Amino acid sequence: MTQSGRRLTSTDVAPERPLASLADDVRAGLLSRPRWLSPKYFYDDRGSALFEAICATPEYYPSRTEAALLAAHGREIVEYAAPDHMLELGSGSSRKTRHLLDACDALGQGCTYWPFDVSAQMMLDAGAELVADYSWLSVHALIGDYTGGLANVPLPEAGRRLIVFLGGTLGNFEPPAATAMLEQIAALMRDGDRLLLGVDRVKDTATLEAAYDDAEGVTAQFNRNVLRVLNRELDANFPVQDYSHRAVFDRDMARIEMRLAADHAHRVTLAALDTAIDIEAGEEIVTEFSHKFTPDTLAALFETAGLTIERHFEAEGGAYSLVLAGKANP
Ligand code: AVJ
Repeated sequence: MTQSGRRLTSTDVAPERPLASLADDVRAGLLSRPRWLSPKYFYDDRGSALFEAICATPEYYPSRTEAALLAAHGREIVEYAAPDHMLELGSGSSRKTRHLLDACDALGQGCTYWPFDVSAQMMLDAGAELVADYSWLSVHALIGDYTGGLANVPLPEAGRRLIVFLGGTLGNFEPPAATAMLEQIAALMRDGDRLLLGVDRVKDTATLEAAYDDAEGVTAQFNRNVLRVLNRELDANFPVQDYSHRAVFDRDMARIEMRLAADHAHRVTLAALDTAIDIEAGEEIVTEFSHKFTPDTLAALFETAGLTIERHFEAEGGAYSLVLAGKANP
């Protein structure tokens, strides 16, 4: 527990169950067919910076569309949810959360903010700015990996909760894992508590594929960055520049599939895993799924998790969804 000024604190949150290590995940993924790598390994400092750059590309609409929905409906959301505690999963820079905190400020709805993220320094830097900008706000940074479970999140019993899960990140989970994630969130909710979820929507293939394959090539760099992470962390020798970026929308699965395709055959050694793999020319490694939703698939997902959609804020043309949900009546 670090304490700098009573309004900004941080604490480590242990996972409910042991989380697979980078080595375990990579061994499992690269020895599978098709080979895969978990998207969580994109986000070293360079990867996080590249993602911020992706959000600035003209093609990648999700972040700015979600921010516009939060700016437009933040007040309504805060009025409706009236949170005493705001827990945000994967809070990152908390930049978009400011739309909700501005609404709290305008409505005199003081609350405590609980950002939950793996990057402690980013949370503490963002937290210091937030407590400076909002004199009534307390920030309790939760350091950990929320995919490891939410049972150890130290939220006080008293007080109404708003759980915030933005950025379309739920889309990176395959359907069973997405349901399990929502069920864990539902388990943290009592009557009167709410979930605010931001997800991307199914749309025309050209718009979706462009969003994941911008003309400037930023997403391609972001995608290849996972190989740099493996080279550094597992003493591997992936020829990073000899992989081509692919972003394909699979309409049946309603998801973008990002892949890396080998330009030529080669052997990769991963010294830390004492393993070598032979990659064929054109062979692909799946690096990320980004599932897209429709109003029906969203409703089905919430129903399965024991949640009810109470407010649904849609961007123009149904391009993006911000959903406010509560516990379903038993
Ligand atoms: C931050 C995980 C939601 O899947 O749209 C952006 C990451 N990948 N461009 C997404 C991402 C490629 C993004 N999420």
